[in-house]
Amino acid sequence: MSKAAETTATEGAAASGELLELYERMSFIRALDELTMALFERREITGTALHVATGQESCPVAVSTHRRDADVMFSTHRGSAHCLAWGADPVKTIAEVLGRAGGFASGLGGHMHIVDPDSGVLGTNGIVGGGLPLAVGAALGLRMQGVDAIAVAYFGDGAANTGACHEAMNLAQVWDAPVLFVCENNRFAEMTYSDALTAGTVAGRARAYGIPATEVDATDVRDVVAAAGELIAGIRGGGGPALLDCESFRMGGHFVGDAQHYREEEVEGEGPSDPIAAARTVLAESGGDAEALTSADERAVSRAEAVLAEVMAMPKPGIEDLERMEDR
Ligand SMILES: Cc1ncc(C[n+]2csc(CCOP(=O)(O)OP(=O)(O)O)c2C)c(N)n1
Repeated sequence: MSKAAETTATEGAAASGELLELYERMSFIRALDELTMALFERREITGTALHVATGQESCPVAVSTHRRDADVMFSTHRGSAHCLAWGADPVKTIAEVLGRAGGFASGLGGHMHIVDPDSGVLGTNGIVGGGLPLAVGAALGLRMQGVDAIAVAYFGDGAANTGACHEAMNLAQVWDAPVLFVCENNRFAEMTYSDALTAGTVAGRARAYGIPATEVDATDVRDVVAAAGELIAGIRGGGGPALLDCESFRMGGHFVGDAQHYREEEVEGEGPSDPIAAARTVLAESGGDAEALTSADERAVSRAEAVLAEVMAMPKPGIEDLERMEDR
């Protein structure tokens, strides 16, 4: 099995709801984020900022269980987890994040410019809200070409306040575009609590355009699998766009190194929390195979370490990589 196929969830997993498999996929993404963060903190990665998705793994892993080959995905500035869950090659993805020559754009784009058309990853994006209109255009294109596929557009609750988000929702509905808008609602836009910036709700905005919307607490990945599955079935059945609002938990700061002086202490049991810890608790308490859980942990970490080792052995991009990118 290819590395891409290993990380891409299948529709079968969605149907059987195999929590252990979902747990391992989330843990692999978490392990890569943690290894990458450690390198960034040691100043071994070039670039100005690094945004990771620790705590938010359930949403992309769950949504991607419904992915079919021709589907396409548009991501955000916090997007390497989206790409990994969708099925982008982990080595090329992390090479791009770490600025190494084996990345999709020879390491010249960085984590906010990950693009891999072969796996349907049509771009992480440094422009907040920027992926939403692109996804609507892609979805319309798919429909006009008679391709039986959907576009998925991730965005944050901060992006929900952009004009681009409203324009995208409006035209998606007018055009019946087969697009799933997925809000990772982590309650923050950079260092500001969203409720200080946001009137109404994200789901309420979609409904105002006639778009069906579901709100789900993303702590339990199985809930997200179910909610996303229902909405995606509607889209594939010709129902037009839909929106999934995932109440998510941003474990860290806005970027790696953010001191988070603005953050109030979270009250345990209130609001969404770490989906990996939650899945681990369910698995450990369900009387299942403890060895299988330990093996899943070990596989996730050792695979992530192998990815990192391969990437760190790569050269940094040179002038020839820049010239090659210009020729493309
Ligand atoms: C158009 C635009 N405006 C502002 C910014 C600066 N900026 C970067 S991330 C961010 C907050 C985004 O919040 P949200 O959409 O909730 O995503 P999250 O960071 O929580 O994942 C802002 C304002 C930007 N990158 N692009």
